[in-house]
Amino acid sequence: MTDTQTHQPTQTQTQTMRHDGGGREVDVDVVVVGAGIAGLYLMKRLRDLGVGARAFETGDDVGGTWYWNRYPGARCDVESIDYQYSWDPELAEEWTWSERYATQPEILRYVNHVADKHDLRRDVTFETRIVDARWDDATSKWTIRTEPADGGPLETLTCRWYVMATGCLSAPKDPEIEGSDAFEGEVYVTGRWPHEGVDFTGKRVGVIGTGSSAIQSIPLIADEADEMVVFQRTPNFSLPARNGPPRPEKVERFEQADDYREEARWSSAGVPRDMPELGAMMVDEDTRRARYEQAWQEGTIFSLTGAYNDLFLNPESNATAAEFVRSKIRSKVDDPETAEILCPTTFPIGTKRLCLDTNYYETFNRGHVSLVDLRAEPIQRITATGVEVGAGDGASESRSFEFDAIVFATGFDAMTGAIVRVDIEGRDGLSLREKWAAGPQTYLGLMTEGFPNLFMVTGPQSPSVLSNMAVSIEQHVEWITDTIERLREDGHDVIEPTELAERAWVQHNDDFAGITLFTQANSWYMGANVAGKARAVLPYIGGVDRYRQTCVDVVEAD
Ligand code: NA7
Repeated sequence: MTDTQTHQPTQTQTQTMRHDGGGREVDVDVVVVGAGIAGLYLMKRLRDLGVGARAFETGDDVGGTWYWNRYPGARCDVESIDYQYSWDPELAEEWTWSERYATQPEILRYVNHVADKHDLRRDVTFETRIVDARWDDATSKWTIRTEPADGGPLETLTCRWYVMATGCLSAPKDPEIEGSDAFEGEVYVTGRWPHEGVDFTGKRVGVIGTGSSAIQSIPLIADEADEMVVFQRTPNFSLPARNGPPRPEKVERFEQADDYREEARWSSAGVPRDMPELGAMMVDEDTRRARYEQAWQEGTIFSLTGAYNDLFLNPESNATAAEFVRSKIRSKVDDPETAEILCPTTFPIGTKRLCLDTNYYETFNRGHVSLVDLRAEPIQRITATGVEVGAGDGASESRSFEFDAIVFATGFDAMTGAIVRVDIEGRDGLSLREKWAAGPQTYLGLMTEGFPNLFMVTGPQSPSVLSNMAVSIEQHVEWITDTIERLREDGHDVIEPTELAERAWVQHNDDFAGITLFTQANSWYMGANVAGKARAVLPYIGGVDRYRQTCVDVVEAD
C-alpha cells in the first residue's frame, strides 16, 4: 500500500459534537461495523491506542455469528482451544471450555465475558444498522448514515477510518424458492433463530438445506418432532465430530500457550497440526485406507483432507478420500437408497465446506425422518400448508408435504454479502457493489482501490473461512490498527492500495485457485449459492502462513 497522501495527524480523541439543522453529527476517528469477535477486539485495540472509535451493531448485544446462529446444535467446527482470543492471556486461565467443540450458548457466554471484563459495550451502539457510507475527497473522511432498529431518524457521522468487521457468514441469503412467504405455519431461519428457542415437540417439521447448519440441527430437531422431512438439493460430506471433553493431548500442548499460539499463527489453517509429506497415490490402497480411518477417528475438519498433501490438487487422490467417506455413509444408513441419496458425487471432497456432525447420517434410520432428493424432485413451491415437489415436466408426479413448521437452513450470501449490503461509495462516486459486480477485487482482502481508508476484517481474498477465524481475525485487527497508528504517527491521513497492487493480488488469488480443485464445486466459496452472484473464488487459498508473511512483507517494504 503506497498511495498515501500527507495531511495533518487526526486528533487523538475526536468525539466533537456538531449540531446541524437539529440533527446530530458526530466525528470520530474510526467507525467499526459489527460487535462480534472481530469488532470487539478492534474496539479494545483502538481504545488502547487512544484512537476514538464507535462501533455499530444491528443486534441488541455482542457476539456476531454467535449472537444470531442460535439453532439447535449450533457449534463451532474448530476446537474451542483453537477458537478463542489470544490477545488477553488471562482469558485462558479464567475460562475453561466444557467441550471439545463448544456450543453456541457457551461461545456467546465467552464473548460476553470478554466484553464485560474489558468494558467493551460502552463504545458500541446496538440495534443500529449502517445504511450508507460515502467518501469525501475534500475532507478525506467517510460520511456514514446509521438507522436505529426502532425506525427512528437516520443519524450521520463522519470518520477518518471505516472498518467493516461484518463477518463472512452474516447475511442470510434469500431462499430463492417460489412462495417462500406463503407458508402460514411457523417459519424459522437457522441464521436468525428465536432467542427463546423453539419447541418442536409433536410437530411435523420440514427442513430445507443440508449444509452445516442443517447437519448440526437435524438430529436435535428430530429428537422432538413427530415427523421430519429433509429436503436435500446437494448432499454434503460430513465427518463425525467425536465431541466430548477437550482432548487431553490438545490440553497438554496448550499448557505452553504462547508457543502453541505462535505455531497456530504460522500454520496453514491457523491450527497447529502435522503436515502430510506424501501424496495419496504414493501409497498402496491398504495404507491409504488405514490413514483415512485414522483421520475419520480424529474428528476434525482438517484431518481427512489433510491426510495427504495433494487432496486439493489431484482429482485421482481426492476421489480416494471421497469414496472413503461415501463408504462410511453407506455403512451408517440402513436403507441403501437413502444412503445413495446422501452420498455426494458432484464435487471433490473438501471443495464445499466439510461438516462435522453428531449422529447426522444415523438420523435417517429413524422411522419418523425421511429424505427428499430435490435433484429428482425439485421444490415447485411453498404453499400455505407445506412444500410441493416434483419435476414439473411430467417426468415425476408432484408430491405435497404438510408441515407445522418449516426450517430454512439455506445459507448465506457469504464473504461479500454483508459488505455490499451497505451502500458504499468511494472516490468519484464509485459504488463498491458495482465495482465488485464481476467478483471482489481487493488488496490482501484488507482494502480495495477507490475506497480510501476502508478496511475489511477477513474480507474476500484473505484466508478467512479457509482458516481458524479466531487467528485470522486477530491478524487482521492487529494489521489494521497497527496501520492506523503508524499513519497517524507519520502524519498520513489517507491510505489506499494502488490499482496495480490490487490487480496482482486478485491474479495471485485466481492463480492459486486455478491449480486447486476448489473451482469445480458450486459452493459458497465460489459465490455459486446465490442467484446472479459472480462466480469467483472468495477466500484466499494460499494459507494463513503465506498470507501472514505477505502482510508482514508489505509493511516492511513500506
Ligand atoms: P450452506 O452450507 O450454504 O448450506 C445451505 C444449504 O441450503 C445447502 O444444502 C443448499 O443446497 C441449500 N439450499 C439453498 N437454497 C436452496 C433452495 N432454493 N432449495 C433447496 N436447497 C437450498 O449454509 P449453512 O448455514 O448450512 O452453513 C454455512 C457455513 O456456516 C458452514 O459452511 C460453516 O462454515 C458455518 P446447495 O448446496 O446450494 O445445493
